[in-house]
Amino acid sequence: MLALEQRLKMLTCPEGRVDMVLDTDAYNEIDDQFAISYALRIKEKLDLKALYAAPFHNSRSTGPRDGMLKSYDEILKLLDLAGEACDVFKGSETYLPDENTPTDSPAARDLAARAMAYTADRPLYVVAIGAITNIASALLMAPDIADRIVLVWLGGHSIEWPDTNEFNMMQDVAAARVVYGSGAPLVMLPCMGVVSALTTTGPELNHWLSGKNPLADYLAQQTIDEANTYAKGRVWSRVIWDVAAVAWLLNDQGQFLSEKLISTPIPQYDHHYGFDHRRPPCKYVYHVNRDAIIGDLFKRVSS
Ligand SMILES: [Ca+2]
Repeated sequence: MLALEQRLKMLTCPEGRVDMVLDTDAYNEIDDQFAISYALRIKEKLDLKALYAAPFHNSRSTGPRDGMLKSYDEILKLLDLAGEACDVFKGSETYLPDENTPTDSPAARDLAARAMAYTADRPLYVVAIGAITNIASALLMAPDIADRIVLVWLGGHSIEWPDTNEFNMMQDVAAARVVYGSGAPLVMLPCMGVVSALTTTGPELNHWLSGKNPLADYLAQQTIDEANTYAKGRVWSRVIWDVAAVAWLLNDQGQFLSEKLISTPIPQYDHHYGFDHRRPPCKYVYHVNRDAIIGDLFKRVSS
């Protein structure tokens, strides 16, 4: 287990350029595409080593396997639109069967092996914006990576919210419990009540992104087309919360997010947090500066 001083250092926004991997259920809704595009366009700070496809099940997939495969294809599509190359790995086809059994996948194997080349002083940043199955599986396969990574996960709701019934967390509570209990330094980005402030609108997307380049055009059009199917002429705004997890790595001046230390909560199967103040501290983001994050995202993706 990491010493407290080392853990606190790892939970501070890093200086200089860092290596990261991004675990994403890219096809489940439009915000993942924004987050991937954002990460690809922060070259001075982020060396994106690999993209992992995460499982998901909602109206855009027939089950976790189909969701993961569609996410894999969507990641490749985005890389093509961005004119970028990166290692891409398929993830788990199922959720964890229990808290002791990893689900095997190329993504979990890659992380379990890749992270061993890092150290507590020079960790690998694991940014996750979907169900946390791939990461939990890697931690079960190779528990020693817990001291070599910093996990930035967008999942669950704020601790004031009445429940943790959030899409990323509710799909695989066992995986969330493995990750939260692994000892790996953890940055929590809660959905409702915190990153839910990261919304954008059609006029804004058209102004800042439409026609700027193929990637920016795709992001704007996908979002607007989707909104037009459900808003049907009514007022709408669209949350693109996943970009907050990438923004945490840019928050060296506190310009994007406000955060504090709390004892790492315990995700419960009844979709609530449990608390035990003997657990190690984690970073808890409690506010996002919406205009600063969306402004930086649009500037980078449109250039
Ligand atoms: Ca996502």
